[in-house]
Amino acid sequence: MNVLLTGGCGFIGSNLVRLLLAERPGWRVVNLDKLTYAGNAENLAAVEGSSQYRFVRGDIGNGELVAEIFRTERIDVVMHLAAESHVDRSILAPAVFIDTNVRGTQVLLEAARQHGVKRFLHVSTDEVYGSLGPTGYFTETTPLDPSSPYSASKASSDLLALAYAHTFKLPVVVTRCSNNYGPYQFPEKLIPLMIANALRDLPLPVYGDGMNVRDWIHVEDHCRGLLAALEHGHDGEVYNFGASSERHNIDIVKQVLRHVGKPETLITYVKDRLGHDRRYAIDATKARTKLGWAPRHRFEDALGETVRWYREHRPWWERIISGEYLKYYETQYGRG
Ligand code: NAD
Ligand code: TDX
Repeated sequence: MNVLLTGGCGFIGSNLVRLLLAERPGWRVVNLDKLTYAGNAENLAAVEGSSQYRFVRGDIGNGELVAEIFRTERIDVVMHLAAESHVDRSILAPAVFIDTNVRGTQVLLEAARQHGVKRFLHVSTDEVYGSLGPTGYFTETTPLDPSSPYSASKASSDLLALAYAHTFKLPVVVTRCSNNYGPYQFPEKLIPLMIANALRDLPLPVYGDGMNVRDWIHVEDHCRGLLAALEHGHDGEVYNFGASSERHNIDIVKQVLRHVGKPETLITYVKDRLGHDRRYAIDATKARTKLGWAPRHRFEDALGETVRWYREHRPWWERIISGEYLKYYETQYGRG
Protein backbone atom coordinates (compact mmCIF):
# COMPACT_ATOMS: atom_id res chain seq x y z
CA MET A 1 0.00 0.00 0.00
CA ASN A 2 1.28 3.47 -0.93
CA VAL A 3 0.41 6.25 1.49
CA LEU A 4 0.66 9.97 0.78
CA LEU A 5 1.14 11.55 4.21
CA THR A 6 1.17 15.36 4.28
CA GLY A 7 2.86 17.35 7.06
CA GLY A 8 5.07 14.43 8.08
CA CYS A 9 7.87 16.68 9.35
CA GLY A 10 5.62 18.25 11.99
CA PHE A 11 4.81 17.04 15.50
CA ILE A 12 1.98 14.57 14.88
CA GLY A 13 3.09 13.72 11.33
CA SER A 14 6.58 12.64 12.37
CA ASN A 15 5.19 10.47 15.18
CA LEU A 16 2.74 8.97 12.66
CA VAL A 17 5.43 8.21 10.06
CA ARG A 18 7.43 6.31 12.69
CA LEU A 19 4.33 4.38 13.80
CA LEU A 20 3.40 3.41 10.22
CA LEU A 21 6.91 2.25 9.31
CA ALA A 22 7.12 0.18 12.50
CA GLU A 23 3.65 -1.35 12.45
CA ARG A 24 2.86 -1.65 8.71
CA PRO A 25 6.14 -2.96 7.26
CA GLY A 26 4.61 -3.65 3.83
CA TRP A 27 3.53 -0.03 3.36
CA ARG A 28 5.41 2.76 1.61
CA VAL A 29 5.02 6.29 2.96
CA VAL A 30 5.56 9.40 0.80
CA ASN A 31 5.82 12.45 3.04
CA LEU A 32 4.91 15.75 1.36
CA ASP A 33 5.95 18.66 3.56
CA LYS A 34 6.80 22.26 2.80
CA LEU A 35 9.13 22.59 5.79
CA THR A 36 7.56 25.75 7.15
CA TYR A 37 8.92 27.09 10.45
CA ALA A 38 7.06 24.16 12.10
CA GLY A 39 8.46 21.42 9.87
CA ASN A 40 11.72 19.88 10.97
CA ALA A 41 13.25 17.24 8.68
CA GLU A 42 15.52 16.27 11.57
CA ASN A 43 12.44 14.70 13.26
CA LEU A 44 12.63 11.88 10.70
CA ALA A 45 16.40 11.60 10.29
CA ALA A 46 16.20 8.05 11.68
CA VAL A 47 14.00 6.80 8.81
CA GLU A 48 15.73 8.56 5.92
CA GLY A 49 17.23 5.95 3.65
CA SER A 50 14.50 3.42 4.43
CA SER A 51 13.08 1.86 1.24
CA GLN A 52 9.66 2.28 2.86
CA TYR A 53 9.97 6.05 3.00
CA ARG A 54 10.37 9.02 0.66
CA PHE A 55 10.43 12.69 1.53
CA VAL A 56 9.20 15.29 -0.99
CA ARG A 57 9.66 18.91 -0.05
CA GLY A 58 6.73 20.88 -1.44
CA ASP A 59 3.50 22.75 -0.89
CA ILE A 60 0.17 20.91 -0.74
CA GLY A 61 -1.22 23.90 -2.66
CA ASN A 62 0.99 23.08 -5.68
CA GLY A 63 -1.48 21.17 -7.85
CA GLU A 64 1.08 20.06 -10.45
CA LEU A 65 3.42 18.63 -7.85
CA VAL A 66 0.57 16.89 -6.02
CA ALA A 67 -0.79 15.35 -9.25
CA GLU A 68 2.69 14.13 -10.17
CA ILE A 69 3.10 12.44 -6.76
CA PHE A 70 -0.26 10.66 -7.10
CA ARG A 71 0.75 9.44 -10.57
CA THR A 72 4.35 8.43 -10.07
CA GLU A 73 3.94 6.97 -6.57
CA ARG A 74 0.64 5.23 -7.40
CA ILE A 75 -0.92 6.53 -4.19
CA ASP A 76 -3.63 4.32 -2.63
CA VAL A 77 -4.54 6.37 0.44
CA VAL A 78 -3.99 9.89 1.81
CA MET A 79 -3.37 10.89 5.41
CA HIS A 80 -3.65 14.68 5.38
CA LEU A 81 -2.04 16.42 8.35
CA ALA A 82 -0.24 19.39 6.76
CA ALA A 83 -1.59 22.62 8.21
CA GLU A 84 -0.76 25.86 9.89
CA SER A 85 -1.56 24.70 13.41
CA HIS A 86 -0.95 27.46 15.97
CA VAL A 87 -3.92 29.54 17.16
CA ASP A 88 -1.81 32.52 18.30
CA ARG A 89 -0.15 32.78 14.87
CA SER A 90 -3.58 32.70 13.22
CA ILE A 91 -4.55 35.74 15.28
CA LEU A 92 -1.37 37.60 14.24
CA ALA A 93 -1.38 36.61 10.55
CA PRO A 94 -4.47 34.71 9.32
CA ALA A 95 -3.89 34.69 5.54
CA VAL A 96 -1.54 31.70 5.37
CA PHE A 97 -4.08 29.65 7.35
CA ILE A 98 -6.60 30.10 4.53
CA ASP A 99 -4.00 29.35 1.89
CA THR A 100 -2.69 26.13 3.44
CA ASN A 101 -5.61 24.80 5.49
CA VAL A 102 -8.44 25.67 3.09
CA ARG A 103 -7.00 26.01 -0.41
CA GLY A 104 -4.26 23.42 0.13
CA THR A 105 -6.81 20.87 1.35
CA GLN A 106 -8.99 21.51 -1.71
CA VAL A 107 -6.00 20.96 -4.02
CA LEU A 108 -5.34 17.59 -2.36
CA LEU A 109 -9.01 16.57 -2.45
CA GLU A 110 -9.23 17.41 -6.13
CA ALA A 111 -6.05 15.49 -6.99
CA ALA A 112 -7.31 12.51 -4.97
CA ARG A 113 -10.61 12.64 -6.86
CA GLN A 114 -8.90 12.80 -10.27
CA HIS A 115 -6.54 9.98 -9.40
CA GLY A 116 -8.97 7.83 -7.38
CA VAL A 117 -7.98 6.69 -3.87
CA LYS A 118 -9.27 4.06 -1.45
CA ARG A 119 -9.28 6.48 1.48
CA PHE A 120 -8.74 10.21 2.15
CA LEU A 121 -8.17 10.71 5.87
CA HIS A 122 -8.60 14.37 6.77
CA VAL A 123 -7.05 15.14 10.17
CA SER A 124 -8.88 17.86 12.06
CA THR A 125 -9.39 19.24 15.52
CA ASP A 126 -11.98 19.58 18.29
CA GLU A 127 -11.53 23.36 18.02
CA VAL A 128 -13.99 23.38 15.09
CA TYR A 129 -16.80 22.88 17.65
CA GLY A 130 -15.99 26.15 19.44
CA SER A 131 -16.04 26.55 23.21
CA LEU A 132 -17.96 24.59 25.88
CA GLY A 133 -19.45 25.87 29.12
CA PRO A 134 -18.53 24.16 32.40
CA THR A 135 -20.39 20.95 31.46
CA GLY A 136 -21.00 18.81 28.37
CA TYR A 137 -18.85 17.23 25.67
CA PHE A 138 -18.26 17.55 21.94
CA THR A 139 -19.74 14.70 19.93
CA GLU A 140 -19.52 14.22 16.18
CA THR A 141 -22.93 15.90 15.78
CA THR A 142 -22.09 19.03 17.80
CA PRO A 143 -22.62 22.01 15.42
CA LEU A 144 -19.45 23.63 14.11
CA ASP A 145 -18.83 27.00 15.78
CA PRO A 146 -15.15 27.90 15.33
CA SER A 147 -13.77 30.97 17.12
CA SER A 148 -10.27 31.64 15.79
CA PRO A 149 -8.97 32.05 12.24
CA TYR A 150 -7.18 28.71 12.79
CA SER A 151 -10.30 26.81 13.82
CA ALA A 152 -12.40 28.55 11.15
CA SER A 153 -9.88 27.43 8.51
CA LYS A 154 -9.96 23.85 9.84
CA ALA A 155 -13.79 23.85 9.91
CA SER A 156 -13.76 25.08 6.29
CA SER A 157 -11.44 22.25 5.28
CA ASP A 158 -13.63 19.69 7.12
CA LEU A 159 -16.67 20.90 5.20
CA LEU A 160 -14.81 20.73 1.89
CA ALA A 161 -13.67 17.18 2.65
CA LEU A 162 -17.23 16.12 3.57
CA ALA A 163 -18.57 17.88 0.45
CA TYR A 164 -16.17 15.81 -1.70
CA ALA A 165 -17.50 12.69 0.03
CA HIS A 166 -21.11 13.70 -0.56
CA THR A 167 -20.84 15.08 -4.08
CA PHE A 168 -18.08 12.99 -5.65
CA LYS A 169 -18.23 9.88 -3.43
CA LEU A 170 -14.59 10.41 -2.51
CA PRO A 171 -13.98 7.93 0.38
CA VAL A 172 -13.28 10.62 2.98
CA VAL A 173 -12.98 10.09 6.73
CA VAL A 174 -12.64 13.14 9.02
CA THR A 175 -11.07 12.87 12.47
CA ARG A 176 -11.28 15.52 15.20
CA CYS A 177 -8.87 15.23 18.08
CA SER A 178 -8.27 17.13 21.29
CA ASN A 179 -4.95 18.72 22.38
CA ASN A 180 -1.93 16.48 21.78
CA TYR A 181 1.28 16.34 23.81
CA GLY A 182 4.41 14.21 23.61
CA PRO A 183 7.83 14.12 21.92
CA TYR A 184 8.74 16.37 18.97
CA GLN A 185 6.08 19.03 19.66
CA PHE A 186 7.21 22.47 18.54
CA PRO A 187 7.98 24.57 21.63
CA GLU A 188 5.36 27.23 20.86
CA LYS A 189 2.50 25.06 22.20
CA LEU A 190 1.59 25.10 25.91
CA ILE A 191 3.29 21.97 27.26
CA PRO A 192 6.66 22.06 25.41
CA LEU A 193 6.90 25.86 25.84
CA MET A 194 6.39 25.55 29.60
CA ILE A 195 8.92 22.70 29.86
CA ALA A 196 11.56 24.55 27.82
CA ASN A 197 11.05 27.76 29.83
CA ALA A 198 11.13 25.95 33.18
CA LEU A 199 14.35 24.15 32.21
CA ARG A 200 15.93 27.56 31.45
CA ASP A 201 14.47 29.38 34.52
CA LEU A 202 12.46 31.67 32.26
CA PRO A 203 8.96 32.98 33.14
CA LEU A 204 6.03 30.68 32.30
CA PRO A 205 3.42 32.88 30.54
CA VAL A 206 -0.13 31.85 31.52
CA TYR A 207 -2.90 33.52 29.50
CA GLY A 208 -5.77 35.21 31.39
CA ASP A 209 -6.72 33.52 34.66
CA GLY A 210 -5.21 30.15 33.71
CA MET A 211 -8.59 28.46 34.19
CA ASN A 212 -9.20 27.54 30.54
CA VAL A 213 -9.64 23.80 30.13
CA ARG A 214 -8.09 21.57 27.47
CA ASP A 215 -8.60 17.80 27.07
CA TRP A 216 -5.17 16.18 26.64
CA ILE A 217 -4.20 13.11 24.62
CA HIS A 218 -0.78 11.57 24.05
CA VAL A 219 0.32 11.90 20.43
CA GLU A 220 0.87 8.14 20.09
CA ASP A 221 -2.75 7.49 21.10
CA HIS A 222 -3.89 10.00 18.47
CA CYS A 223 -1.68 8.34 15.82
CA ARG A 224 -3.12 4.90 16.64
CA GLY A 225 -6.57 6.45 16.27
CA LEU A 226 -5.64 7.82 12.84
CA LEU A 227 -4.48 4.38 11.73
CA ALA A 228 -7.72 2.82 13.03
CA ALA A 229 -9.80 5.46 11.21
CA LEU A 230 -7.83 4.88 7.99
CA GLU A 231 -8.35 1.13 8.13
CA HIS A 232 -11.77 0.80 9.73
CA GLY A 233 -13.55 4.16 9.30
CA HIS A 234 -16.65 4.45 7.15
CA ASP A 235 -16.84 6.74 4.12
CA GLY A 236 -18.20 10.21 4.87
CA GLU A 237 -18.01 9.73 8.66
CA VAL A 238 -16.44 11.86 11.40
CA TYR A 239 -14.65 10.36 14.43
CA ASN A 240 -13.66 12.29 17.56
CA PHE A 241 -10.55 11.32 19.54
CA GLY A 242 -9.82 12.29 23.13
CA ALA A 243 -8.51 10.62 26.27
CA SER A 244 -10.85 12.07 28.94
CA SER A 245 -8.05 14.12 30.48
CA GLU A 246 -9.50 17.56 31.06
CA ARG A 247 -7.16 19.86 32.94
CA HIS A 248 -7.04 23.59 33.76
CA ASN A 249 -4.01 25.23 32.10
CA ILE A 250 -2.70 26.46 35.44
CA ASP A 251 -2.70 22.91 36.86
CA ILE A 252 -0.66 21.68 33.89
CA VAL A 253 1.85 24.48 34.35
CA LYS A 254 2.21 23.63 38.07
CA GLN A 255 2.67 19.93 37.24
CA VAL A 256 5.39 20.79 34.72
CA LEU A 257 7.18 22.86 37.36
CA ARG A 258 7.00 19.95 39.84
CA HIS A 259 8.42 17.53 37.25
CA VAL A 260 11.23 19.93 36.34
CA GLY A 261 11.85 20.80 40.00
CA LYS A 262 11.42 24.57 39.65
CA PRO A 263 9.41 27.02 41.84
CA GLU A 264 5.91 28.32 41.10
CA THR A 265 7.31 31.86 41.30
CA LEU A 266 8.26 31.36 37.62
CA ILE A 267 4.53 31.53 36.72
CA THR A 268 3.63 34.88 35.11
CA TYR A 269 0.04 35.77 34.26
CA VAL A 270 -0.06 37.62 30.92
CA LYS A 271 -2.71 39.23 28.72
CA ASP A 272 -5.36 36.77 27.57
CA ARG A 273 -5.46 35.35 24.03
CA LEU A 274 -8.05 37.21 21.89
CA GLY A 275 -11.28 35.20 21.64
CA HIS A 276 -9.78 32.51 23.92
CA ASP A 277 -11.99 29.38 23.97
CA ARG A 278 -12.82 28.49 27.58
CA ARG A 279 -13.19 24.73 27.55
CA TYR A 280 -12.81 21.75 25.22
CA ALA A 281 -13.85 18.20 26.13
CA ILE A 282 -14.29 15.25 23.79
CA ASP A 283 -16.77 12.39 23.85
CA ALA A 284 -14.84 9.63 22.02
CA THR A 285 -17.53 6.94 22.39
CA LYS A 286 -17.90 6.54 18.62
CA ALA A 287 -14.18 5.91 18.04
CA ARG A 288 -14.10 3.48 20.96
CA THR A 289 -17.14 1.49 19.84
CA LYS A 290 -16.91 1.69 16.03
CA LEU A 291 -13.12 1.63 15.57
CA GLY A 292 -12.20 -0.49 18.60
CA TRP A 293 -9.78 2.26 19.61
CA ALA A 294 -8.81 3.21 23.18
CA PRO A 295 -6.05 5.47 24.52
CA ARG A 296 -3.17 3.68 26.25
CA HIS A 297 -1.45 6.57 28.07
CA ARG A 298 -2.43 8.02 31.45
CA PHE A 299 -1.96 11.78 31.49
CA GLU A 300 0.03 12.20 34.72
CA ASP A 301 2.52 9.42 33.85
CA ALA A 302 2.88 10.46 30.21
CA LEU A 303 3.41 14.12 31.15
CA GLY A 304 6.33 13.01 33.32
CA GLU A 305 7.75 10.99 30.40
CA THR A 306 7.30 14.00 28.12
CA VAL A 307 9.20 16.26 30.53
CA ARG A 308 11.94 13.64 30.61
CA TRP A 309 12.06 13.54 26.78
CA TYR A 310 12.52 17.33 26.59
CA ARG A 311 15.17 17.20 29.29
CA GLU A 312 17.07 14.50 27.37
CA HIS A 313 16.59 16.15 23.95
CA ARG A 314 17.63 19.65 24.89
CA PRO A 315 19.77 20.17 21.74
CA TRP A 316 16.67 19.34 19.62
CA TRP A 317 14.55 22.17 21.04
CA GLU A 318 17.46 24.55 21.52
CA ARG A 319 18.19 24.25 17.79
CA ILE A 320 14.51 25.10 17.12
CA ILE A 321 14.46 28.08 19.45
CA SER A 322 17.68 29.46 17.94
CA GLY A 323 16.48 28.82 14.36
CA GLU A 324 19.49 26.54 13.86
CA TYR A 325 17.22 23.58 12.91
CA LEU A 326 16.32 25.26 9.62
CA LYS A 327 19.87 24.58 8.47
CA TYR A 328 19.36 20.81 8.68
CA TYR A 329 17.57 20.60 5.34
CA GLU A 330 20.21 22.67 3.58
CA THR A 331 22.98 20.47 4.97
CA GLN A 332 21.14 17.30 3.97
CA TYR A 333 19.79 18.26 0.56
CA GLY A 334 21.13 21.69 -0.41
CA ARG A 335 18.85 24.71 -0.62
CA GLY A 336 15.14 23.88 -1.13
P1 NAD B 1 2.72 21.11 13.17
O1 NAD B 1 2.56 22.59 13.05
O2 NAD B 1 3.66 20.55 14.17
O3 NAD B 1 3.13 20.50 11.74
C1 NAD B 1 2.56 20.92 10.54
C2 NAD B 1 3.40 20.39 9.39
O4 NAD B 1 2.76 20.77 8.15
C3 NAD B 1 4.81 20.97 9.35
O5 NAD B 1 5.76 19.95 9.11
C4 NAD B 1 4.76 21.95 8.18
O6 NAD B 1 6.03 22.11 7.53
C5 NAD B 1 3.74 21.31 7.28
N1 NAD B 1 3.07 22.27 6.38
C6 NAD B 1 2.52 23.46 6.72
N2 NAD B 1 2.04 24.07 5.63
C7 NAD B 1 2.29 23.24 4.58
C8 NAD B 1 2.00 23.31 3.17
N3 NAD B 1 1.38 24.38 2.63
N4 NAD B 1 2.38 22.28 2.38
C9 NAD B 1 3.02 21.20 2.91
N5 NAD B 1 3.32 21.09 4.22
C10 NAD B 1 2.95 22.10 5.05
O7 NAD B 1 1.23 20.54 13.39
P2 NAD B 1 0.72 19.31 14.28
O8 NAD B 1 0.49 19.77 15.66
O9 NAD B 1 1.57 18.14 14.00
O10 NAD B 1 -0.72 19.09 13.61
C11 NAD B 1 -0.89 18.23 12.49
C12 NAD B 1 -2.36 18.22 12.09
O11 NAD B 1 -3.14 17.75 13.18
C13 NAD B 1 -2.90 19.58 11.71
O12 NAD B 1 -3.79 19.40 10.63
C14 NAD B 1 -3.66 20.03 12.96
O13 NAD B 1 -4.73 20.89 12.62
C15 NAD B 1 -4.17 18.70 13.48
N6 NAD B 1 -4.39 18.63 14.94
C16 NAD B 1 -3.42 19.01 15.83
C17 NAD B 1 -3.64 18.90 17.18
C18 NAD B 1 -2.59 19.26 18.20
O14 NAD B 1 -2.87 19.27 19.40
N7 NAD B 1 -1.37 19.55 17.80
C19 NAD B 1 -4.88 18.42 17.65
C20 NAD B 1 -5.86 18.06 16.72
C21 NAD B 1 -5.60 18.16 15.37
O1 TDX C 1 2.09 30.50 26.33
C1 TDX C 1 0.95 30.01 26.41
N1 TDX C 1 0.19 30.24 27.54
C2 TDX C 1 -1.07 29.76 27.70
O2 TDX C 1 -1.72 30.02 28.72
C3 TDX C 1 0.38 29.18 25.37
C4 TDX C 1 1.16 28.89 24.11
C5 TDX C 1 -0.89 28.69 25.56
N2 TDX C 1 -1.61 28.99 26.66
C6 TDX C 1 -2.97 28.42 26.81
C7 TDX C 1 -3.90 28.68 25.64
C8 TDX C 1 -4.78 27.46 25.64
O3 TDX C 1 -5.86 27.63 26.54
O4 TDX C 1 -2.83 27.00 26.86
C9 TDX C 1 -3.88 26.35 26.16
C10 TDX C 1 -3.27 25.49 25.07
O5 TDX C 1 -2.73 26.37 24.09
P1 TDX C 1 -2.01 25.80 22.76
O6 TDX C 1 -0.94 24.86 23.16
O7 TDX C 1 -1.67 26.98 21.90
O8 TDX C 1 -3.17 24.92 22.13
P2 TDX C 1 -4.65 25.27 21.64
O9 TDX C 1 -4.83 26.70 21.35
O10 TDX C 1 -5.60 24.63 22.61
O11 TDX C 1 -4.68 24.45 20.24
C11 TDX C 1 -4.06 23.15 20.16
O12 TDX C 1 -5.01 22.12 20.23
C12 TDX C 1 -5.83 21.90 19.14
C13 TDX C 1 -3.22 22.98 18.90
O13 TDX C 1 -2.29 24.02 18.82
C14 TDX C 1 -4.07 22.92 17.68
O14 TDX C 1 -3.28 22.67 16.52
C15 TDX C 1 -5.05 21.82 17.84
O15 TDX C 1 -5.93 21.81 16.76
